[in-house]
Amino acid sequence: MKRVLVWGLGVSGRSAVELLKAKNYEVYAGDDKDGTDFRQYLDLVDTVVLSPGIPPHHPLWLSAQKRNIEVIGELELAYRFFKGKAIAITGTDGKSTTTRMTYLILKEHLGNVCEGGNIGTPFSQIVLKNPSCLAVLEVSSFQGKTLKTFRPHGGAFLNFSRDHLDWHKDLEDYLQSKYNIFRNQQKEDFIALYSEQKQVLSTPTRAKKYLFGSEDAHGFIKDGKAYFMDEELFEVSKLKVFGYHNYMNALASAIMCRLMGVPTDTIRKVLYEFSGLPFRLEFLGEWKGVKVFNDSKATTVNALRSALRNMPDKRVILIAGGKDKGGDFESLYHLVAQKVKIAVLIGEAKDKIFQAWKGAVKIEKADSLETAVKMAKAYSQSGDVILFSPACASFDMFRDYVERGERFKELVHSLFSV
Ligand code: UMA
Repeated sequence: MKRVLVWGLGVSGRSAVELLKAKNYEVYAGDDKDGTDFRQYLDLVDTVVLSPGIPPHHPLWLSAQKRNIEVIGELELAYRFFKGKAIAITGTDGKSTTTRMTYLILKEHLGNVCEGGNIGTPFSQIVLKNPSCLAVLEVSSFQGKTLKTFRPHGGAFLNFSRDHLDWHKDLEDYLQSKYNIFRNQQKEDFIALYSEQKQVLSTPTRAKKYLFGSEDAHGFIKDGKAYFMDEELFEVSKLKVFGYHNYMNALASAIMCRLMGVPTDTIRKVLYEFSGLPFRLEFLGEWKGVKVFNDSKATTVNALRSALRNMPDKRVILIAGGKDKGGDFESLYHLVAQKVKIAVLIGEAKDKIFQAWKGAVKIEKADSLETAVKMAKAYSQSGDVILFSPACASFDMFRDYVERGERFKELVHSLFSV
């Protein structure tokens, strides 16, 4: 690797350029958005670094392969300059939450720990600032696909289901890209694998495998308590996050941290304090027996579906709606009937959702988020859950889901704390 073309100038591409320049490489860079033609660079470089969003059918990827130019991703690039140890966390769902839990626990015990990868901070940034840290990385299948020398000391493969088929050529390619993350592990390394899925269990790796999930695995949850190798790790009822998937995330995270030598007391303390990632079924608090959750990141019908599945029957006061992305709201009819006590609808999609759920549940419409929160409060009784899970994009009323989530949080704190 001497002369490098970086393609895609989002956060990871820009960080890759910065890292390569700091290491005195000859760097060329471009982005389809700017209308630049990548072909002008192909005679000049021996390596192409692609942003994770660029799919394998992209003409640059195909042309580089044809000319035997090496194609890697930003994560692989960063790893080539990394001096520390990495923990890699992947799975179709829950990888950001598990990455954050693991990072927080390890940081509490070890100090020099960084968090990055798909969760936000590009690995190249970590390598530029702190190349010898212990890096807890969320690794997506997009990043996995282009890994070559990456060898995580520890890791977890949390679960596997159909996803990202607009990027991967098929489900097998998606799975192989996940496997690729762990391919270079050696017997001194470890991996936590969800025992309930054959694809996850069959992960090819030389690392020591620790299974979690079913009661005959190394780690499992029984009668509300999580265990790993005969040791009690934590009590599920003391976690602030909830739902089976979150208990599995906490268990995987606790197992990895135990294997990294963190005392159980520290693991417990951090897990019991953790209230979830902002805007992802984030627990905002409990007022007079009413729990409030902020799921502003839920911009799809599927995201609302998984939030509802974790809720008690008939106790949910749901605030949903926003800018419709062509969501199939009818598909939630029975789940809404089972879980929701009243739905308060907002935004451009409110009439469409009303039509989809009419007859399943009592429905109110509100002309602003503020009115919706006020209505939700007025309807709530002890034991209820107020869930803000829009199942729609935010752009009709807000800049993005972050602004929407911040606004919801502000409204809850001002209206409920009186
Ligand atoms: N671009 C092209 N051609 C293409 C596609 C993209 O030129 O065919 C350009 C775009 O014009 C844009 C840039 O590439 O300027 C965007 O690059 P990118 O989409 O790879 O995104 P980054 O900003 O570099 O962010 C990436 C991850 N994005 C994706 O995987 C799509 C971020 O994950 C990650 O946080 C970040 O690196 C830091 O590591 C986001 C994500 O959506 C959150 N991930 C997927 C997911 O979680 O489902 C996998």
